[in-house]
Amino acid sequence: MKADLIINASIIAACTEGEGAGVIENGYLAIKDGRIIAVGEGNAPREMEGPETKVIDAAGKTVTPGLIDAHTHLVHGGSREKELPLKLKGVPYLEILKMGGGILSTVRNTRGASKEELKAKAEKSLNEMLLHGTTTVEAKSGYGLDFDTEIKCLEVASELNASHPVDIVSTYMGAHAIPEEFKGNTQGYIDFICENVMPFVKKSNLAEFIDVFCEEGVFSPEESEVIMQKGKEQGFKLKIHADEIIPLQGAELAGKMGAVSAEHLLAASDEGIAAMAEAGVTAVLLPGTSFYLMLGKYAQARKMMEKGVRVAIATDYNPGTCPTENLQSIMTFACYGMKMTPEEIIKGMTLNAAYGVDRAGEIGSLEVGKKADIVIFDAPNLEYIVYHFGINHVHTVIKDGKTVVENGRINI
Ligand code: IZC
Ligand code: ZN
Repeated sequence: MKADLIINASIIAACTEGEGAGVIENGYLAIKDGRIIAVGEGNAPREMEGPETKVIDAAGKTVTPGLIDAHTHLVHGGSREKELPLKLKGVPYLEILKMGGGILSTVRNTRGASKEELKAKAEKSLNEMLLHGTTTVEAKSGYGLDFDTEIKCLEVASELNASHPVDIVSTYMGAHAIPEEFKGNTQGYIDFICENVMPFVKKSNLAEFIDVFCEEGVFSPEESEVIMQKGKEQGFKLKIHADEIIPLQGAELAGKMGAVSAEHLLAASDEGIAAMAEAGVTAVLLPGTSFYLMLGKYAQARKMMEKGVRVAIATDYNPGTCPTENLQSIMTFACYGMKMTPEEIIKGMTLNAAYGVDRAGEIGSLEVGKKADIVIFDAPNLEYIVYHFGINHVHTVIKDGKTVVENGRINI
């Protein structure tokens, strides 16, 4: 083998830096030792072919970098479909949480599940993600809240990262809700997170990021800042669920604290958007959640892009506000809900998402030297994937140079 080749691709969206998605028509790509060694227009140079070269003919198909889902709550127990009647009656998300439902109901299910059960459920989700084109996923804890269950969930993510082809970037999100045992004692819970759990997570290398749900009735901006500051001091990179429902100047806080990313941002102010642009904070927008919460409102993606904010798009996969592993469905919501173009969307799920998980040096674009994480869609162009919605267009997924999905089926 000199190199493995993808040839005759109708479209290669290389997702390189700069405007647009780096689209190449009628292109080829060469892979060696798990890395991309060439990409371009026309035919692959003959000298790249060797006796064991594997050639994939991508005629009529669209090639993109492996999709990166930069925001998920992967590991959890149970599901929340029983909240549907309440939602249909118009009971708001934060009201359900206040009643002890929402996140807290998933916390009860997660605490009650064994490590094996949690792992089997998360593995099933990872398989779905892979089948739909996701090769890297960020995974937050935050449904255990107590020490043992948070660690159990982070260990599940770490073990799956080692055993499953999808790469997992782990985030400790103890600051997802105030657990029942700390009700009325938010300060006590914050001390517990920062003094008891964070040092152990760091020492055990179980998470690279921390995240905080900065929201009315959850963690105030002042409390969020304390948690982020303590996390930063202990060597964690920062994420924040900011301005999802109520405007609380979460985007401003993300800028001030130098967070890698701020997520949701439906209610972000103009000052917050400017602060993010200034500090280079990636916006991770979650239009599936806007749809699912029936908010009738989406984040202002166009304004953020105009102001120079890097915009990533993710699923928010979780049991309460976006129960899907499928980034292709989210492409459709990003387009029709936030008026993003297919090129902007694919960039948002590749290079910009790589920035959102601080991996842009390794993944997110089809460039020489980057990991050979590649998706081949059975679609003639990017627009078609977004337009023909609700089905899976993935034909082939290559992870670290190895074909792990072939003909729409897992092959690992
Ligand atoms: O379980 O409701 N927003 N966290 C913050 C969520 C949504 C997940 C959930
Ligand atoms: Zn979330």
